[in-house]
Amino acid sequence: MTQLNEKPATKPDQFDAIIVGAGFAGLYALYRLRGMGLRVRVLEAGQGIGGTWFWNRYPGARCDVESLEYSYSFSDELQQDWDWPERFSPQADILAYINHVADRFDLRRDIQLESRVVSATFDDAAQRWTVATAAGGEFIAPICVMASGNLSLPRVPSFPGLERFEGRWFHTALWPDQAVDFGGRRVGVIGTGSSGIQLIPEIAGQAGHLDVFQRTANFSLPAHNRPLTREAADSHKRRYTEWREEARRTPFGIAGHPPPQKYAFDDPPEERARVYTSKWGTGGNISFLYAYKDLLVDPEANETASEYVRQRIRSIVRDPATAELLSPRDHPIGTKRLCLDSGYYEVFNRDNVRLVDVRSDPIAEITPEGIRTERTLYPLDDIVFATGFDAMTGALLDIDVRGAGGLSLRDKWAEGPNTYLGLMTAGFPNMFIITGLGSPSVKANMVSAIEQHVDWIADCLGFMARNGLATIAADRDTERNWGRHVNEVAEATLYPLANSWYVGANIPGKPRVFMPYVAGLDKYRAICDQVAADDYPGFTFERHN
Ligand code: N01
Repeated sequence: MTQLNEKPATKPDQFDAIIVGAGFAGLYALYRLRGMGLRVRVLEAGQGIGGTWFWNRYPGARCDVESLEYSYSFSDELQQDWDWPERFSPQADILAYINHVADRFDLRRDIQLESRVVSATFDDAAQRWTVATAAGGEFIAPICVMASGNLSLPRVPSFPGLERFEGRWFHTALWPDQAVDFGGRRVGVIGTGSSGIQLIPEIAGQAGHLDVFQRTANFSLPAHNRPLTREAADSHKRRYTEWREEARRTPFGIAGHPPPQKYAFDDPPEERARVYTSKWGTGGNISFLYAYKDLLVDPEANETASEYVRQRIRSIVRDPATAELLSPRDHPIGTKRLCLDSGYYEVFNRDNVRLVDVRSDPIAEITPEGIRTERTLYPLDDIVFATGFDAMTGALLDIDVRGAGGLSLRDKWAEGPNTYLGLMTAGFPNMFIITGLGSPSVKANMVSAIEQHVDWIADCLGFMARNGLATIAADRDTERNWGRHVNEVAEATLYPLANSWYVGANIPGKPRVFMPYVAGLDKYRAICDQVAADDYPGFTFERHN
């Protein structure tokens, strides 16, 4: 199996479709489009395939969707043959699975690694895209599929002085492929999102001293990860088809969680506490948020769940002041990604771990010795940035994308991004986005969302081929209406109350738009299916020039 590495192209290579990114989305898009007889080239920036799971190899990195669900459903042989060792897979197991899929379906021959896409330009007359890489390669195809991911542009905040820091520094999403030894060192971790919360217990066990720089406390639940027994896996596999069918009918694309029937105040306080305790003991964020049907729409209902978790934090963390600092007060539970951890709050009982509140005493600069807040210098040997991503739009805007008439995507989205169905953005014919903003994407099982999008795109390309159509583009009015709908659905929930990356709040100056579609993958799938069944209203097709 060969992996094609970037070669300087003497003349542009021509294909039927270019796919940007070789993560879960890019690989499945390649599989489907190649299966339709298309000549496809996948361009991947990394030295290996896997996308998110290639880059985020920090200690403790683990999926928060159960392994048997967070996997492709398109091949029953694949899902029957593959064995997941753990309930929630660590990064290495998922990466091994992705590599297995690439080999099993002979995908590597169409994937070009170390090929970072820097521009994509549509030629109106020729009705095709020219996609260019940093190394100077040029690739031409009528179809361009952006499978570049929602959480793939890591962000290091612009603290002054980082270049003068005399120790080592890391970002969770750009982790070295060799194990990093923190033994005996003074380590600072900035950020307490999903990445930080997974990483911190791992580093605490190694470091001489660990300072955790927290700006905003986050809710986290115990994962209760465990080995997946052969018996449990076999029993799931015997009914895999039904599980997948059930998952397709759920808002999150995940089976095994019957929707709640009750409102939080249907139960008296002691019964509610019993329900939350049972969910806390089960593990899994969907299970917890499915305790009652109004947790994400009614602030008072939500407060009962939020306070339950705060009370758990107080019961775990011995120092009351630290427990209070770790207790989220600024957003309702579930309105930011609800983290899953393995021993996170417990870490703060260790003698070698200190919680630093950088909300009341912000980081002022990085000095050669460490991190200096406005009031204190924290001497450090290593700094780890667990500071997240320019989410959902970052990877797309990192590419200089030019659509019909030379329209720049950066210009179009300067006041805020918009798409129709999260699949296309008006003015960019034949450019499909997999799990783009305006689709359920990060609010669902990503693998389910990816399969649904790729299948829709493949069907759409089949429709175009059968009807002799050269291009498809989203209509501006339809796109505007879709954006309004996405926003209205979000406004009916508590999600907009959080300063989350869902609204771009983590990036200074980023237009504040609620990006995921939170009506649920099941409802969204029905909308997409109807659009296809009605021959794609809201899109305009053109014939070959
Ligand atoms: O990033 P984040 P992440 N000074 O943006 C802090 C997925 N994921 O990489 O909240 C000080 O959530 C920031 O503070 P604040 C998952 O969808 C999944 O952890 O902005 N602090 C925050 O604490 C997740 O949601 C898995 O005040 C600063 C942190 O950095 C998404 O990826 C695992 C700062 C960033 O948290 C992103 O998670 C990992 C500053 N200047 C990730 N700037 C699983 O499947 C930022 N921060 C389990």
